[in-house]
Amino acid sequence: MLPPGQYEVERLKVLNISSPPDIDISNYRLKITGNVKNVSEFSYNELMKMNQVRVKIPVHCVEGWSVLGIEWEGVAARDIVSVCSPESAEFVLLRSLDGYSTSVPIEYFKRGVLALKMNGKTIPIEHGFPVRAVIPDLYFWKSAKWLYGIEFTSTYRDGFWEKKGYHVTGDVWLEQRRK
Ligand SMILES: Nc1nc2c(c(=O)[nH]1)N[C@H]1C(S)=C(S)[C@@H](COP(=O)(O)O)O[C@H]1N2
Ligand SMILES: [Mo]
Repeated sequence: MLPPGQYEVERLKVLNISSPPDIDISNYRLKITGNVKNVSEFSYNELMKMNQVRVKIPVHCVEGWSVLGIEWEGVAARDIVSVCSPESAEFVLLRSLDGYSTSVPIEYFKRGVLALKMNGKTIPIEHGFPVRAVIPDLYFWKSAKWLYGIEFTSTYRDGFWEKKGYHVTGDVWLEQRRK
């Protein structure tokens, strides 16, 4: 089903604030910080060894195009949340290796996946290798590519597009495009 104001297209458009970062996978770490009992970090291999989920999450870009039926595979965000035990956290600030960031309400984040694969293959570099946060029901700018940091916070902070006027939550079904 298409959310209000969206049209379906076949393929993703690659949209970045700059070019994809260089990735040194042996030194890659996903760092979990902020209001958590257990500050943790995970290497790429550690993430691959965790329980993997496979889910179809449609993509809805705030520009209006949607790609339905993309299959994502990786670690359920809920599993990361239980390992790190956030306390009084309302948002996560996602940070990416290209300098990008975005804020996601924790209730939506918990339904997401830290994707290592897209349509059965390692995520192509232009779509976020090694790890991409994919968050259902939110516009695709909330799905940070090249993810390296998840900070749990009790207060909202702007990420890259939020600073430019895009919505705090960004729910596609409520058409929350701009603040
Ligand atoms: N790290 C990072 N993640 C990002 C972006 C970015 O520039 N850097 N752009 C966002 C925006 S605005 C969109 S529409 C989608 C585009 O994803 P795609 O290139 O895989 O289609 O990625 C989102 N995640
Ligand atoms: Mo976008």
